[in-house]
Amino acid sequence: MAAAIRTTCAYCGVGCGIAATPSGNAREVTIRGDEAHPANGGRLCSKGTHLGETVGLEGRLLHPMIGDRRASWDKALDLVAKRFAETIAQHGPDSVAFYVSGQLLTEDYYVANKLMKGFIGSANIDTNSRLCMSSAVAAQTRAFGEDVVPASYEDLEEADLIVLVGSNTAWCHPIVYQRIQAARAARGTKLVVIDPRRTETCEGADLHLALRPGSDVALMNGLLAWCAQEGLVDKAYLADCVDVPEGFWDMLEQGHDLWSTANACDLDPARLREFYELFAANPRTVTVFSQGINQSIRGTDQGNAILNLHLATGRIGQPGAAPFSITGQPNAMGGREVGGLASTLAAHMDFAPENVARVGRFWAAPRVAAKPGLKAVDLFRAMNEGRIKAVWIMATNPAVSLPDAGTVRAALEKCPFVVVSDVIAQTDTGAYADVRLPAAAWGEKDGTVTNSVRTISRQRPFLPLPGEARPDWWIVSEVAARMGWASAFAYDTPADIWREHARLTAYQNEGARVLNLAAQATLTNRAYEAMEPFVWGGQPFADGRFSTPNGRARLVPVRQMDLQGPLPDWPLTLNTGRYRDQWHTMTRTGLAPKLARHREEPLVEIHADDAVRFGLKAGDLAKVSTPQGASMFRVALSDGQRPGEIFTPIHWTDQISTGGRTGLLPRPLVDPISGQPGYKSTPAMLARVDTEWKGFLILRGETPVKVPCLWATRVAVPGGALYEIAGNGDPARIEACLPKGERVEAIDPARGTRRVAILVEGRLAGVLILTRTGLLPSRDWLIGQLAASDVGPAVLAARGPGAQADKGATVCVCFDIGLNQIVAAIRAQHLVDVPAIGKALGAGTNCGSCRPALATILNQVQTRTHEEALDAAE
Ligand SMILES: Nc1nc2c(c(=O)[nH]1)N[C@H]1C(S)=C(S)[C@@H](COP(=O)(O)OP(=O)(O)OC[C@H]3O[C@@H](n4cnc5c(=O)[nH]c(N)nc54)[C@H](O)[C@@H]3O)O[C@H]1N2
Ligand SMILES: Nc1nc2c(c(=O)[nH]1)N[C@H]1C(S)=C(S)[C@@H](COP(=O)(O)OP(=O)(O)OC[C@H]3O[C@@H](n4cnc5c(=O)[nH]c(N)nc54)[C@H](O)[C@@H]3O)O[C@H]1N2
Ligand code: SF4
Ligand SMILES: [Mo]
Repeated sequence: MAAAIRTTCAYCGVGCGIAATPSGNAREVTIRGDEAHPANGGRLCSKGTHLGETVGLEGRLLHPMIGDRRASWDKALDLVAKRFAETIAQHGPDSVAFYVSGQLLTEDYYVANKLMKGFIGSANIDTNSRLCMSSAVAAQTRAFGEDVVPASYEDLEEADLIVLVGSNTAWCHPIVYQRIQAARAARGTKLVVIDPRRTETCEGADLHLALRPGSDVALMNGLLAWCAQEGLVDKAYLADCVDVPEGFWDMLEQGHDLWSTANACDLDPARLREFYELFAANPRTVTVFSQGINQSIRGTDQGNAILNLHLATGRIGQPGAAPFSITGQPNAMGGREVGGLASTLAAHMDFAPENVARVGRFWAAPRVAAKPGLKAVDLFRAMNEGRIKAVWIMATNPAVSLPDAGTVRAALEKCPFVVVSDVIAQTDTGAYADVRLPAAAWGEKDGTVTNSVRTISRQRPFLPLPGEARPDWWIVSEVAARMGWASAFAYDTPADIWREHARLTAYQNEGARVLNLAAQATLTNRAYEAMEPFVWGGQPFADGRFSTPNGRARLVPVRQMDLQGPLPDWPLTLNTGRYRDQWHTMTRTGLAPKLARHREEPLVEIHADDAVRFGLKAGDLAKVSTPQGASMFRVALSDGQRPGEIFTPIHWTDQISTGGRTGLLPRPLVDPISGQPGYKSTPAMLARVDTEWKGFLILRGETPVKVPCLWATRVAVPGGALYEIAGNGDPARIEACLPKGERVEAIDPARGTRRVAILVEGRLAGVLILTRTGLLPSRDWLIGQLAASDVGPAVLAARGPGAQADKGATVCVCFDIGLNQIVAAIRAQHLVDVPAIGKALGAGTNCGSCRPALATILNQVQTRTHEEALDAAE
C-alpha cells in the first residue's frame, strides 16, 4: 500500500482534512479523516466517509466533445477561443459570460476571473456562490468594510451560547455540529436553534424557535431593542469602534417590544423571552447563520440584523464571541478571495477607479472591467433576452440549481454558444452544451481551498488523470492563450498561480484589506507541495479596527418587511433545502449506494393538518406546483413542519428521476442588494396524483435507463440500481427496461400483481415488481440477490428462507442499521441514550452523522412508551 496522501474533503465548507490511501489497485482508495487537520481532527461525516465509493469512472466525461462527437483538445479549445473572440469582436465584451462555482479550486478560480475581468474586459463572471452566500458577503461588506468572517471553530468551543439561525448544521455541516455537541458535553454550552422547521439539528437543543419564515429581522431587532432597554449594549465599544447612523436607536423604539416581536414571528412570548435571557446571560455568543438567512429576498438585511446585534453588544473579535456566516461549498471562500463574484473585482477589491487601475497594473492587463457584471439570475435573464451570446459554465449545474430552472433551460437553449466544463458526461446542463470539456475531478485535482473559517488547505491528487481529463486552470489558460494572451497565462503548475494570487492580495495593500497573503508570494514549489493548513487574518477585528475608510464598523438600520399572507391560488409556502447524505445535484453522492439509503426518493414533507386539507396520506404521490412550474414528490408527514409550509429537497435531476425537480419551483426573485435568490419561500399548491399501479425495478449494472412511466426515481444500490416507479395504463411496457436473459414470471391478475425476473447464468440481471392494490415486498432482500450466484425462479417470492424482519429505512449508513431495528432494540433492551444504542447495534459509532437521528428516535419511542403507559393507566 502506498502512503496516505493528505487532502481536503470534496464537499462542504467545514473543509475536513482527509488522508487518502490508494491501494494501487485500479481506482480503489481508503479514506480516513486527517487527524492533523484543524477542522476535523480526524473525524468525517457520512459523506466524507464514503468518498471512496465515488471515485470510479462511472459516468465520467473523459474526452472533449463538440456536440455528440469526440474531439481533440486542440479542436475543442480552438473552437471555444474562436467563438468567444468572434462574439466579443461583434457584440462587445459584455456579450459573453462565465458562470463558475465554489467547487473550483482557488487556482482555477483565479485564472477564470483574470481572463474575464482583466483580458476580455467584462465583469460578467458570476458564480453559484451568488445562490449561496452573496447576502452574507454583502452584509459583511456593509458592516465591516470587507467580506470577512470573524469566527473560528475554536470560538464554538469557547462560547457559552451558540445560536444557529437558518442552519441545519447536523445535516449540512455535520463535523461542526459534532464539535458543538462535544463542547456542550464538556462545558454545558447553551444551544438555540432558529428555524421554521424542526430539523434534527434541534434535537437536544435548549430552545428551538420555529419562527414564521422570513421574520428573522423582526426577531433580531426585537432582541436588540430589548438589549438597549436592559443595558446590554456596549456603549464604550460603540463609541470607540462603530459608526451608528442617526436615528438608529429611535427606529428600534417603535414596535419592538416582546409582544409585538413574538406576534411578528408567530412565537410564544415566553419562549422568546427565554432566548433573550439566554442572550443576556452569556456574552460569549456565537451566532451561526446560513441559508435560512441568506436565501431570502431580504437576505442582506437579515445578515445585517445579526451583525448589528453582535457589534452593538461588542460580541465580536473576542474568543467565543462572533457572528459566523458558515459557508456551503468546499471553496466558496477561495472564490470570494480571488474575486470570482460579478460584484467584486479581485482580491477583496471592488471596482473603485484606484482598484481598477491597481489590478490593471498588476496584471499588465489591457482593459480591466470597470464596473460590476451581471449577477447569476440576471445573467441568465440576459441570456434569455439574447444579450449573452456565449457562456462558459464550469463546475455547476444551473439547469437544476438556479431558481425557475425551466426558464434557465430556455435561456441555454437560445444561447448561440454554450461551453460546459464538468467531470460528468450527462448532466442536465450538459444537455445544452455545444462543447463539453472534461475536467479533473476530486482526487485528481491539485490546488488549494479555503474553508468557512479562513483555513487554507491543499487538495492533492492521489489518482491519475483519467482519459483526457485536465485541470480547470489548464483549460482556461489554454483558451486564454488561444485568444492571444499566452504570456499572461503561461502557468506551468498550480503553484505558479498560487504565488501570483498571493502577490495580488499583498500588492499595495498597506493594511487596507485583512486578506493579505504576502508570506505566500515567494513559496517554492516544494513548499507549496508540503503546505500545511493555515489561517489567514488571525482573529479579525480583535483590535476593534475594521476595513472601512475610517476604520470603524457600521450598524446598518434594517426593518422587517411585511410578510405576504397565503395567496388564494397558492395557499402554501414552499421551503427547499438539503438531505444529510446527498450533495446538490447528486453527480457524486448519487454514485454511492450507501449514501442513497438515507432518503431513497424525493419527499415533500407536510404537516398532518395539510395532509387532511389536501386529501393526502403518507406514501402518496403529490404534485407541488408554483407559478413557475410543477414537479412530483412522495408525501411524507412531518410534525416538524409548520402548517401551511412544505419542504422539498434540491437534489433530484432529470438524470435520475421523472419528478422531484425542486429547481423548477422557486421564483426568480432576488435580494435587491446581493442578488441572491429567495429559495426558501415560494407560494405553492399541492395536489394528490393517483396512479393505477406502483412498484419497483432492480437492474444489475451501472447504465441508467429511462423508465417509461409517470414516476420513476433511481438510486444506486450495490451492484446496480433501484428504481421506484408508478404509473397508469398497461404496465407491460415497463418490461422493455429489463435486460435479455431467462425470463421467469408470476402474474396474479386478481390482485393486479406482476413479478418478472431475468436470470443470466444463475445470476439475477433484473427484476420488476408491480402491484395495483397490494403491498410491495422488501427491496433489501432482492437487492442482495444481485450478488448471489445461484438464483432460481424462487427469487420471485422476494424473500429468503425463514422469517425476514424488515429493517426499515436506513438510519446508520456506516453499519446499515434500519429504523425498525433501532426501535426494536430500544424497546427490548431498554436503551436510554445514544451511546447505549451504539453499544447494542454499532449505530452511530463510526462517522456519527446519524447520532441526531438516533436521539430523535429515542425520544419518540420513549414518549410513545410513556403515552402508552398513560393510556394503560386510564
Ligand atoms: N448534506 C449536505 N450538506 C451540505 C450540502 C448538501 O448539498 N448536502 N450543501 C452545502 C452547501 S453549498 C450549503 S450552502 C450548505 C447549506 O446549509 P444549510 O443552510 O444548513 O441548509 P439548508 O437545508 O439549505 O437550509 C437551512 C435551514 O434554513 C431554514 N429556513 C428556511 N426559511 C427560514 C427562515 O425564514 N428563517 C430561518 N431562520 N430559517 C429558515 C430551513 O428550514 C432549513 O432547515 O450546506 C452545505 N452542506
Ligand atoms: N431550490 C433551491 N435551489 C438551490 C439551493 C437551495 O437551497 N434551494 N441552494 C443553492 C446553493 S447554496 C448552491 S451552492 C447551489 C449548488 O448547485 P450546483 O452548483 O448547480 O450543484 P452541483 O451538483 O454541486 O454542481 C456541480 C457540478 O460541477 C461538477 N464538478 C464537480 N467537480 C468539478 C470540477 O472540479 N471541475 C468541473 N469543471 N466540474 C466539477 C459536478 O459534476 C456537477 O455537475 O444550488 C443552489 N440551488
Ligand atoms: S463535514 Fe462531512 S462533508 Fe463537510 S467537509 Fe467534513 S467530511 Fe466533508
Ligand atoms: Mo451553497
